[in-house]
Amino acid sequence: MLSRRQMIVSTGAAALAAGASSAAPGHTHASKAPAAARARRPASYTPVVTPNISTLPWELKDGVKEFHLVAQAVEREFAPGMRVKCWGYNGESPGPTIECVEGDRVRILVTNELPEHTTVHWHGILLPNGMDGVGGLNQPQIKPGETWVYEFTLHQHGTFLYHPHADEMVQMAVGMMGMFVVHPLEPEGPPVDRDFAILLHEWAIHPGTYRPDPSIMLDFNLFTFNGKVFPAIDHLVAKTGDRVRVRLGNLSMNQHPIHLHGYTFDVTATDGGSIPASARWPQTTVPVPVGSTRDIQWVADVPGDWAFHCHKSHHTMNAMGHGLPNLLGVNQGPRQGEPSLEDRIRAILPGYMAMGEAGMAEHAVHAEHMQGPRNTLPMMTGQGPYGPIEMGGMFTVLKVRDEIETYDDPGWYEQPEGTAAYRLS
Ligand SMILES: [Cu+2]
Repeated sequence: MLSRRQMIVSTGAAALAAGASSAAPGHTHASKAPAAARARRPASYTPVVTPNISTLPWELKDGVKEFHLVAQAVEREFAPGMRVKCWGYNGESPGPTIECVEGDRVRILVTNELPEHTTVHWHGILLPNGMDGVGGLNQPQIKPGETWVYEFTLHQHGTFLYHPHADEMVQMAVGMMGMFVVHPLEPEGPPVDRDFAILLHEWAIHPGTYRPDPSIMLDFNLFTFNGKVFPAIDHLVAKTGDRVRVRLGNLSMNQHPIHLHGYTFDVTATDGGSIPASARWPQTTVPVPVGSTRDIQWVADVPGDWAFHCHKSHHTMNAMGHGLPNLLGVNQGPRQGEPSLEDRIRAILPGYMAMGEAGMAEHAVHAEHMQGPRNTLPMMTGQGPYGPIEMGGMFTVLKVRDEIETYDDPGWYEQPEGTAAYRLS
């Protein structure tokens, strides 16, 4: 066995010939085939689906998979009615997902079209020090207009991330990040039928504005899966009986407890590697800490429309729900002959509408027909088969169906008779 140090400094071809890929940490499966033969056999895997985001194409050049990332300003529609001036890669924020196989030699060209310097750090990937992408520490920053080359061999498999390590506070706050998925050379555990990747992020985009505010440290007002908020986040569609994996990454400033309805799941891996089966425990909510990834798996054997969302309730709201005065229990109507609070406020703020005395649910109804500040989404939105879903932010739906031919959106679930809650009186 090679030591980790030997493994990292070896070149791609030499590493493969020496079987370095099977010596990677956390990678314990045995194979009788010679390492070189294993390495040459094309690995089969279920391609990752990154909802609302593309997968980065590559070209094979002398046995090396060559990718090209372009760091640039991008406009991202978080949901219809809101466009955000982000920075990202190749027209997207987050950037396209990089998808490879353990043992691959990769060459990643990074072109900087931003107005300031940048770098790319490959979070969680074991590589030579000079490829680690910390500006000033491992390399000079990539100046505007320059193209730099990163090249390394992938000695692990799992879910990793990429992001700048240059003016990090600004560049990550405006959306520069992406996911980096490495499939195992040989299958590990039962194969998955659906493999999703979701990068969590949070933003401060003040009502009426277009550009994320990088100076905000914790008080965010928009929360995204892959740069989209509900109801614009693609649904996760599975066929009854499919084994599903969701790879969650978090490069925001808060932990996000991601919750699935209808099932329990196992956390099968972190960005540090696979978790042995004996060390997993069943969960329904997985906390995804800042600067980490979590892979979860379950068998989707119960059809239905199952909510999948962050369990911090503010993180399933949009900007309009943020920083409001508390009107719960405040009588805003007429009181003992006095003009109502609503009338008095209207005298100085024409069009003011009293809301919130009995809760905020009415906001979801008004949101359908009333105009808010420009470029600002209502706090709760989205229609389901039974009315307003009253969500925003980090919320989507896992749709599990019997006998579907494609993974296109199958529409809403029709509950079999006698299996739904009903009104008693
Ligand atoms: Cu959250």
